[in-house]
Amino acid sequence: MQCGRFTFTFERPLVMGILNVTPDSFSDGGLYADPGKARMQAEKILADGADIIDIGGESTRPGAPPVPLDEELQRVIPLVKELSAAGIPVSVDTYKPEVMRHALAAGADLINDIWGFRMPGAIDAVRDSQCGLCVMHMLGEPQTMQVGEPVYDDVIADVRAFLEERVNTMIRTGVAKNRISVDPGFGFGKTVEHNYALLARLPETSPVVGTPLPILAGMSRKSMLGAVVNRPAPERVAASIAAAVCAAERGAAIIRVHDVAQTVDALKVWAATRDAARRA
Ligand code: 7PM
Repeated sequence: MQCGRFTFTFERPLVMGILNVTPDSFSDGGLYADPGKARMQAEKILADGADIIDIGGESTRPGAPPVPLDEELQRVIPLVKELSAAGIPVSVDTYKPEVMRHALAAGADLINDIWGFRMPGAIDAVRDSQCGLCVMHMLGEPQTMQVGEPVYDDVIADVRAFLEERVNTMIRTGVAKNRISVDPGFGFGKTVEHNYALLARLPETSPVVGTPLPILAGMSRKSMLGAVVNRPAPERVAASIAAAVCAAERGAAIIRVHDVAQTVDALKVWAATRDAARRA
């Protein structure tokens, strides 16, 4: 997969470390809205072994108020410049075309869009670069997606059909398919049952365009884990690691997490087991 300055081959799943620069992120209390603290957290994510750092400037928490564009740019762009200049693979979590353009100019390698590049102008904002793209499935909008029970005809088929439509539209618009990854969007307009069905059948969620596209899985500290272990978000580290290993076993290419050090260790053990199975 082409990701800006980098080419990823996914011999093992890559770990994407989450850096929230929002005032209200649900699992870290927005500790990193302060630029100095954000930088320190970035250092830690990298020292812990992350392969990619994902910077988000607007909380996508269900019911969260939208953040004004200027504020999102002020929080995100200086960090993108600094990390990119240091040679670090930088992802930006945004659905706003204007943020995408600024992020790419600042050196971002990947644009991670929970809206699946559905905002008018989003595809045009990324088309003429070499950045990687993550196309995520979300039912409805962040404000409303968990109001009432989300309903699917067949959650696996519906998510894959959505991703296939988005990917085909992007390819038709001139985006090379080796730049595209897909994501079933755990927790975005899904019941607990839907989320586990998607995890169990993860490979089937990826549209096949010649070859299947790399899958990004983001379950870290989410309520689908809380529903099983009955713990609040900060105490879902072990549950998150189990979910990451399940995703790795099902072929995930990139795993998006808060707890980088623990996930990296767990995936090393998973990879050692996989390698031994290949030798057997
Ligand atoms: C509140 C609820 C705050 C949920 C933040 C979140 C994903 C993502 C997010 C994902 C991709 C979080 C989420 N989740 N991008 N951005 N995939 N590609 O847990 O699952 O960080 S925001």
